[in-house]
Amino acid sequence: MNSAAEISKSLKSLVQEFEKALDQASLLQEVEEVRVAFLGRKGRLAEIMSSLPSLPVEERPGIGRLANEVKAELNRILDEKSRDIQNRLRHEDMSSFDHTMPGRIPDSGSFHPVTRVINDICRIFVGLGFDIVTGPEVETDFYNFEALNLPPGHPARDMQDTLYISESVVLRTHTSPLQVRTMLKARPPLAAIAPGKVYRRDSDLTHTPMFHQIEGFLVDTDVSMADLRGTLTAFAHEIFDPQVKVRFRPSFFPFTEPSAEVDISCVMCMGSGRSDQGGPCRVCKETGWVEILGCGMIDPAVFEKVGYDPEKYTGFAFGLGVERVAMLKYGIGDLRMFFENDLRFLNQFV
Ligand code: 2NM
Repeated sequence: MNSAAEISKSLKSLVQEFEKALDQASLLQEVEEVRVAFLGRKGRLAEIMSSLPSLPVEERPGIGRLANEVKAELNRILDEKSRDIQNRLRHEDMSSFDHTMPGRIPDSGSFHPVTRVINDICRIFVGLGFDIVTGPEVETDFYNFEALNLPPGHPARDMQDTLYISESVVLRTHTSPLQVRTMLKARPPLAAIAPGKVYRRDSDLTHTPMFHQIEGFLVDTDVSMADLRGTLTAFAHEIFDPQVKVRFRPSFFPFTEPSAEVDISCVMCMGSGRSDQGGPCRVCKETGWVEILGCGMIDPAVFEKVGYDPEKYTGFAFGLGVERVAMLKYGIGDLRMFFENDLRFLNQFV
């Protein structure tokens, strides 16, 4: 049986023993071992205190207070020691730190060529006073077909081309629904372009089920085919080169009348039809021309659908495939390049 005096003495000498034991420790793990040996549940302090209940009741509070003081002191010493070791380890790390070593240069991102062409085209048309409009990729039959003078049974609505969500809901096959939405929401004068993803049931070397389109339109009183020609010629000169030749060929679209397709002199062979080696140019197939877009004067039937008076208003519209323009602009020969996301390809567009 221990007396209060003996317990008190053990508690006081515990501090010295603790300091001595810690002096031996040079690793954080050794510090932890000392802590467990002294402050742990079965450690030295707990062992000394286990004789507390055998003391007379009146002596217990004094010893209890001393025990708490000793415990606090041990913890303070322990913290100090841990901090010393951590500082030492950090210093050792620093002494092997080579401040002359060059930094790692992070990979920088770049715009996908399709995004670049979309941005370029939008910038050109915004410069000409056009707004940019966007909208849903899932459309109803009305916006995608009906309002665009594509009545039920029209070949372009064929199951061959359209991806159906339900009988009257489709993935948009072009961005023209946005011109319809814009015409219904606002009144002329209107000029806007609509960039976005479009979907078709088509997949081979030169077709992907999803591609990007930009369509544009302008409606006002007295808009003529001359306005169409001037606008699209300026666009072709801006996006490709002021030197390219531009020609308009008669064509057909259900939503425009008259309709035309726009060709530019081949950007690969400069219109010669011959490759650098003297063989046939693969880009224009020896014709010297490449098609870049379709266009026309908006059909009065479309104006009727959106409640515009076709006697009062005229307008032009056009549409182009972004991947196609990007292939011509950057000399990309394979459509699949756009969808593989190979960094060796993408890093060339910084
Ligand atoms: C094209 C070609 C010709 C076109 C027409 C319209 C609308 F809604 F105003 F009638 N939007 N887009 C259009 C006209 C699209 O893409 C080759």
